[in-house]
Amino acid sequence: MALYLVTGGAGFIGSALVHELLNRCEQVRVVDNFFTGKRENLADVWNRIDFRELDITELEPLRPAFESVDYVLHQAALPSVPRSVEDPITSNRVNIDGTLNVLVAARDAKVKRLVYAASSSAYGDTPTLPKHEQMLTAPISPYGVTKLVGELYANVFTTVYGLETVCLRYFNVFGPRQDPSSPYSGVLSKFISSLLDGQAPTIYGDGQQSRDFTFVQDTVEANLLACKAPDASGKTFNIATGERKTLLNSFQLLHRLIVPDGTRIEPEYAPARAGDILHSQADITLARQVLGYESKVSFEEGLRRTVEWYRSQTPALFSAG
Ligand code: UD2
Repeated sequence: MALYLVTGGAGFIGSALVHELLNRCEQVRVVDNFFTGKRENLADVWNRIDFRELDITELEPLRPAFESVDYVLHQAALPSVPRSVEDPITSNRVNIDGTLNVLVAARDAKVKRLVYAASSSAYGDTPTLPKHEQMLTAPISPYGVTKLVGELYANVFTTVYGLETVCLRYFNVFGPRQDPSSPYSGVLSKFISSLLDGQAPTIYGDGQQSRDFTFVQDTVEANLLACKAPDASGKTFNIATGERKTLLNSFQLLHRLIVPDGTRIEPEYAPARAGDILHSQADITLARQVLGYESKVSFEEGLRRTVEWYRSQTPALFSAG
């Protein structure tokens, strides 16, 4: 049994990691400040974890949370491209200063390895698809910059201080516990909650933009593999499915899953958002080779499981299916 520290462990991906670690009988400590994370995400495991309400932007109070830790899964961050366009300073403070604090605390506590939640936004909008890790990075939003700087810091902590780090570039993760309630929420969570309420979701742009939507359980598996894989330290890996779907196609699939026959909900269209990438798709060869990672949940299956979860949570209009 090892001790894992999950930063951002009350968030969408962090809480999925916490649940899986507990399933595997590991010891779990969680750091979260509930800015975007939620107590409800951990309600069923509250008495099985060592929870610390802390903000990663303050180093000294953070240090004790790293004592005796074997592995750090650093998920705490402020997501969202549009949020970072509106307020780049806060995204910078949390994602860059916060990550630097986490790296310093992990280094000083001599943890075995730190896995960093990086982002596909590092690639920017260059036309070549799929994206592979050797490509030049060219972020086009403040958010993309912040997540890339975190990677650079992680790499430097490996070369300069000998702290083992692995960076996982997530590609548009979706699944249960993703919060649909903020204007900054991930697109699939917004589509699902709107359709369940019988409302028209908004599509920014023409809906032809595409993403390598990845079910959260695949991301969780990748983190756990990244903790132990030999030869992974100091490296960056794409974690995705290797396929891409347009927003319109995703909307149609969800419409079929959620809206009863005979009813039709059309999306509303709004101008494309600043800093938005047109197409995103990963080459996952390196993760396969070095981590032994495979994407195990298809897009359609992931959507089914996600819709089922939202239905179980809300008294939605179409909850009976
Ligand atoms: C970026 C990263 C992703 C992750 C995420 C965290 C890329 C390609 N992906 O996701 O890996 O780090 O940031 O926030 O950079 N949209 C709508 N209607 C809505 C909401 C969104 O049409 O109600 C559009 C949005 O304009 C975009 C797409 O859906 O074209 C996906 O948006 P998102 O916010 O779910 O994720 P994205 O791609 O910015």
